[in-house]
Amino acid sequence: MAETGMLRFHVPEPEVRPGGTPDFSDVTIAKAGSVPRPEIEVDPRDIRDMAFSIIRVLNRAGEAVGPWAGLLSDDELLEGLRHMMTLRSFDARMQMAQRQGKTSFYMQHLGEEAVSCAFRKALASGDMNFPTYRQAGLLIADGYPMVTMMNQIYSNEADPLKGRQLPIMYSSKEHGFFSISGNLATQYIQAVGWAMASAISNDSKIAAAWIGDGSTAESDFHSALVFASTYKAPVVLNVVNNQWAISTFQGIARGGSGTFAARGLGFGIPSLRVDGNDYLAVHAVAKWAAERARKNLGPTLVEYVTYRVGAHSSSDDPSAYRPKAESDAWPLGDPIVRLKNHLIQRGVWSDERHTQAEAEILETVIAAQREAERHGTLHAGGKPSARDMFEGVYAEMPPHLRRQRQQAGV
Ligand SMILES: Cc1ncc(C[n+]2csc(CCOP(=O)(O)OP(=O)(O)O)c2C)c(N)n1
Ligand SMILES: [Mg+2]
Repeated sequence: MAETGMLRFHVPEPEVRPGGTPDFSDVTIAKAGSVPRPEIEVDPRDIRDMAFSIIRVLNRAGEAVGPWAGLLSDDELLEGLRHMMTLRSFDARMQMAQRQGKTSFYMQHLGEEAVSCAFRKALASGDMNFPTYRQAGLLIADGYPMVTMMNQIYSNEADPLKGRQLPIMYSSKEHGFFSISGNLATQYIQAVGWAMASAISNDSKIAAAWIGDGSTAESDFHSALVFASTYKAPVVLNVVNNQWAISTFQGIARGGSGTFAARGLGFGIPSLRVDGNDYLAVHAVAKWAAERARKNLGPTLVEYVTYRVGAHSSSDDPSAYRPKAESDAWPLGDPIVRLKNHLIQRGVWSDERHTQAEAEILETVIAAQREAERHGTLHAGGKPSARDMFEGVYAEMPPHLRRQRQQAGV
């Protein structure tokens, strides 16, 4: 019988805290290949259970199995591996550059490389991502120059955004990467609005919204789902569940809903969960969702189940709130190791070639870094002009800004 009397307030708590033994035994993981692949025209009511399972392609033996397998050629997979390795190498160098005082701030993707790298390959040119700060793989996998990213990280004279953005908040219309807003969840309403505009103007381009587990607690997330579902906007709604929102565990934003994907069910949106550390599964699900958007079947919500192995940012110390070895216990493994093992299993890759590729990629990253540093770093060398901060916001500069610019003498 239900207890009566004194009311109790509930605050979800993570299973383990620093000093404890990591335990993910309560994370239910579907067998690779076991989740069916419905037709894109499927009635959302018939696939509600997919919001509670996990689509996986790569099994423990490194084989690609089940109905979501077989979409990518060996060459495409080798390219995908290279993109993820490049992002990891880039991250390591830039994290180090931050520690050396060459930039003020950095955010890594460690453990989450498959999500953005594989997703980019499911989009077409002209489609628009509304990313957060943890999707630089969208740029790397689309061939955006690393040196341009570094110029921005260093806020140097060649910074394409001229020092007006946070170091890692890139922007490239040509590469379908909308300027990142630090205000989380705004990406969702912007993406849905952009997608609606694309449909209103009878264009063929789709949008992709990005959000983290923690940020789904923002009301913008929910408002965006209302518009996306009512107007069947051509948008893919991505939720990256990396288990943490800085020091807050995912159970706070998830509440009692069961999964983040399940949030979409109340809106009648087809909602899928996918193994975010499985390059093949991420790509296959992204492709399915993108196709639905392109065929006017409306939005799809995709939850990528992954783990943030690194710190939240260069300003964060995760040992204060989670066990040090927690990432080793994460049951879905490492995205690079898993794709590497798959390619070895297919006979198109080897440990030797992998080690050699690592060295080559590091050289390319270092060469880009040298080039960027010739244009300056945070406290050395060339800087954007103070005049630049007055430009590029208004089509016509308002009088008060013109006066300020004159006062600054730039
Ligand atoms: C609207 C808003 N509230 C708070 C913040 C501060 N903030 C920056 S990152 C972050 C955690 C976000 O976690 P999550 O959404 O899970 O994304 P992750 O960093 O794990 O990729 C918070 C609270 C912000 N940038 N914007
Ligand atoms: Mg998170």
